[in-house]
Amino acid sequence: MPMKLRALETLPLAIALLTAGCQQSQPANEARPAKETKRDASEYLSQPLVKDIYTADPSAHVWNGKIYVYPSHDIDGPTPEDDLGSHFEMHDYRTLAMDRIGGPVTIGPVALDVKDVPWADKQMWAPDAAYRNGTYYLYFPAKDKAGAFRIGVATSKDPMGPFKAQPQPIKGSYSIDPAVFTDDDGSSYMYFGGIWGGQLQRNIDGKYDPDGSKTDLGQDDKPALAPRVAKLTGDMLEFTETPRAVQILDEKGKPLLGGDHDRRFFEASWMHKYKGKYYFSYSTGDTHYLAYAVGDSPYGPFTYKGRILEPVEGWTTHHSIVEWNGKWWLFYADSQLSGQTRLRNVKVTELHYNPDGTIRTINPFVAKGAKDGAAH
Ligand code: FUB
Repeated sequence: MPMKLRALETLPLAIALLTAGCQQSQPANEARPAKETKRDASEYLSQPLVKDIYTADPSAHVWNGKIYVYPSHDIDGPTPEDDLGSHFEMHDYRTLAMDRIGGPVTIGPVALDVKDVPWADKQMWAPDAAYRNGTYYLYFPAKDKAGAFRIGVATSKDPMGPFKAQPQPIKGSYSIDPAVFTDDDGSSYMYFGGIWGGQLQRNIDGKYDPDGSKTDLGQDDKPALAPRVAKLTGDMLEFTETPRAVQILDEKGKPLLGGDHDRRFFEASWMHKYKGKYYFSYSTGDTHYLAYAVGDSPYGPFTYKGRILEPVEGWTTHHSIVEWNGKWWLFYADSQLSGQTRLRNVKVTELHYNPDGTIRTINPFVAKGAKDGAAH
């Protein structure tokens, strides 16, 4: 979320200034910012799923043989970039749907707007969705009127929405980036949390402290702040328990430390199951990796295994992993269309496992002429 440009991004910025005038077309119905970075489209592993709106944080699900993607709906806004992500001023959600990966993508109408959520004030960040007994559930973080992130839920009989929000956020919820995983026994769990602008560090005891630290910095020798997990009730609307910390351990069984920015949790939880093992994946935030850790229970602990995705263009990185048609797919986002961190576009590429269950690290860029056709 923060604004600091990485070395990786400053070079394209310089190139963009030299090559102004040959920019790509921008999404039609949104603000049209100047593109700050410039790479040829062929240098990206995959292309945006949609170009008519800006989208990010894609949570993909397969229902009735179709692929539904629940992204953040990015918009341009007046707020300057800062380390707390104040520039992510999204106020509604749109659902994407496709019959097959690589096929046409339908952009649904507004699925939920902040004005229709009684408790929420602003910043509709990364959502997820779930299905149970004929009802679709949209889970979303938003700031309440006191400026604290909470997680809400809204329901619909149609996966595209519109969704109707519950009048209150989920009791005991805080921070951002809900991801709901349903295990083979039908139990559903919500993973959530994000540091810095995601406020996890201001909710250490599950109670929001507006004067709490702004970041996790300065705790390099302590265990890193942990994402949270809570089992959901049968009606999918509440937690059955006080959220628990999700432990991410190193290869020696020790918790990853706060100073381990290449591996510690930052935001963007996702859970999937592969060959009986639980794969907890997440963003490392300020180092811009998608990383994963593997365990034997949905509650963890999880042992760090490596990276799923190297840094994309743009500051944030956020994903989901689903199986479709016998293959595994990584949905992610970058800033290819706009060159701006706050205006992102979702993408998909195939994900491959090694025989030992580890995931092959994906590079979101390709050398010119080296594309192997794995992406879409
Ligand atoms: O899109 C707003 C926030 O940025 C998300 O909630 C984070 O995961 C990051 O992508």
